[in-house]
Amino acid sequence: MNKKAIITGITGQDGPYLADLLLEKGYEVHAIRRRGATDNTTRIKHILDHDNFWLHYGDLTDSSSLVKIVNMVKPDEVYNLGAMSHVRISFDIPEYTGDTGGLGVTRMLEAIRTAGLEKTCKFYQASTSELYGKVVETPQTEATPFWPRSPYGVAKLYAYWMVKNYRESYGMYACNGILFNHESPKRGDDFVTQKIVKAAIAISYGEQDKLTLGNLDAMRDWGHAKDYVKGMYLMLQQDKPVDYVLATGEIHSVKECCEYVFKKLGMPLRWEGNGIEEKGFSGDKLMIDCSEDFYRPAEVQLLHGDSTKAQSELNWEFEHDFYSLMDDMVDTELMKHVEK
Ligand code: NAP
Ligand code: F7E
Repeated sequence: MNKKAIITGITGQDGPYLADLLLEKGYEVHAIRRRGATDNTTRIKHILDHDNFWLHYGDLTDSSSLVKIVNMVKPDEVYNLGAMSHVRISFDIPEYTGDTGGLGVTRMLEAIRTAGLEKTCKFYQASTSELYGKVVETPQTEATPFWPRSPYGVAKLYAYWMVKNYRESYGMYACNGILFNHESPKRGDDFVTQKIVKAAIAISYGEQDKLTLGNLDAMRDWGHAKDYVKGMYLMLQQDKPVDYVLATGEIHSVKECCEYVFKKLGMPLRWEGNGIEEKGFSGDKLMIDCSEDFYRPAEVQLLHGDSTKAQSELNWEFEHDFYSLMDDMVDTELMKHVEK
């Protein structure tokens, strides 16, 4: 019998990569999408007709839909990737962010219990390095204390503890993957790496004048989503549920990301000014400036992960470093331009 998995967040970045991986492994994949006024299946077009892939309408804010789907599918594994995942926007819609990313996890865990599957169904929660926020030690490990700095981070902290609580209270196989930033050609347009890639290419084609960013000095540990979904899968293949950090251990600033991408496109950058007044030029042309609009009320300045535990206990390996990740994003976007 094929294993059955439910994935929430299928229309986002990670969902499609995870679905590809599970389908390759012979799983029957049931994915939950919410209804949108416009088509949100662009990233899963290639698997919509796959014999082992099913899409169900549901929403993490709607318990009855989750109970119905879990009861009907009777999954062996649930990967809970759905959330309002944009940190800056979580300050604009804090209540909804908590409803989806926090209470949504409780609803999913309760749906598993309601279906009587708490002893058989394994649960993966998409936890995040945003839990560390105002970091108290560097690099961050599974033992580092948390200090979230946004409604998104706080919602995910509640979710993290609910997962632990259901593990302790009901003996459920439920675990948190504490994932550092991971990107890919499927990354949403309003996350910084994709925003930089798309703008740099549009500027190089004369379709955009300049790029406006926020905090250029923020540092992140950026990996490739394709590598990270393998870690999610591995976390559910163990004898016991354990929480793991996934990270590359390599950090770069937003400014370095700009420098690499613009140089790759033949537009090397030089910088003038500081803070919000800092500007990036290529030759005499203004390429990058900054605006308060893209700062957060509370910034997370540095995230730097240590994934030693996942590498030694799960044998998790990552193929991409920062440069090959950015190459993949730029090359894919360039190809789309050529095909236009
Ligand atoms: P993403 O691209 O923003 O995708 C989020 C997904 O959640 C989308 O499919 C979205 O559906 C869905 N969703 C939002 N609200 C929902 C609701 N109320 N009910 C059901 N589904 C809902 O995020 P991602 O980058 O793939 O990340 C996957 C998960 O990992 C998220 O939980 C994120 O918080 C977490 N995470 C991400 C990173 C990272 O660097 N990427 C790092 C750590 C943790 P629509 O298409 O309908 O909006
Ligand atoms: O910002 C800075 C910004 O929005 C990265 C989510 O997947 O990873 C992601 O959250 C950094 C921040 O990702 C702009 O201030 C500067 O310091 O790409 P981002 P994020 O906030 O780190 C974590 C692990 C998650 O869990 C989240 O779901 O870049 N930055 N200028 C900017 N960021 C954006 N978006 N736009 C700018 O113009």
